[in-house]
Amino acid sequence: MTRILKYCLAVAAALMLAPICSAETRDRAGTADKNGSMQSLPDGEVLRWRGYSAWLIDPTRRYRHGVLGDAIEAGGFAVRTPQGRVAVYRLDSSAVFEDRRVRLADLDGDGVPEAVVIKSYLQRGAAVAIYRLKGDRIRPLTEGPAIGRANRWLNIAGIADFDGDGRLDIAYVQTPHLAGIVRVFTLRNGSLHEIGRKAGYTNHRIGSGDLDLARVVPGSATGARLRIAVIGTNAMAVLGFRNGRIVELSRSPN
Ligand SMILES: [Ca+2]
Ligand SMILES: [Ca+2]
Repeated sequence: MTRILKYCLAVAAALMLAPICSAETRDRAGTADKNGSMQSLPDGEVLRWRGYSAWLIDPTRRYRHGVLGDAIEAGGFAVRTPQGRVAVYRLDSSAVFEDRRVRLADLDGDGVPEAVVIKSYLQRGAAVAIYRLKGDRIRPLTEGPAIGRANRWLNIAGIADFDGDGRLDIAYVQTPHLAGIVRVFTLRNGSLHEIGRKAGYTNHRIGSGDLDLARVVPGSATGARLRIAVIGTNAMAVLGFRNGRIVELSRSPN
């Protein structure tokens, strides 16, 4: 038993209270069970940002889509703070997280990461959902537009400053197995605003668990670039912003 745990138990016993040093916090829906356990998504990943880490939980089969290789999606996610506390957020039955990871990025520059996840509504398809960490709790901040139909998905391609204005943006591919529309959004005043789109690219093969067929290429003074597959070909393209629009800067092979 660690010294910290001994201390917690001693304090709890002394105060005749439940242990106050529990690592778990609880959201509105109630979260972890009494032992604080959570079931992770079988093919989920843990992503980290500075002292934070995040992962998907609550495997569910309530959305019969399966473009990521199985029909098991996540019903919630957890974030561990640098202080070791774990906050949990759970969706209601109208949606799932159709994703393998929770991306952490400080979109508003306040020093605390936001959580960015692909959320799929059972009736309206996928949207980008952003959550804010507030103390030990997770609160919904905003969402992008849902595609509008069930079984229509999007795949996040990268989070970087694509238009060079100094603020992070979110790039995703809407329907990467169909039209393959690259859309770039930025967070402004608590809402997502679209700053560019361009059709004809993909960052996912249907049925694959690999979400990373696109890569952010950092380092340009005019903004980060996106290296991404051209849909229906074996070519890779590099996309970037020019004069406020997304353009294809290069392609190989031509
Ligand atoms: Ca932030
Ligand atoms: Ca930007």
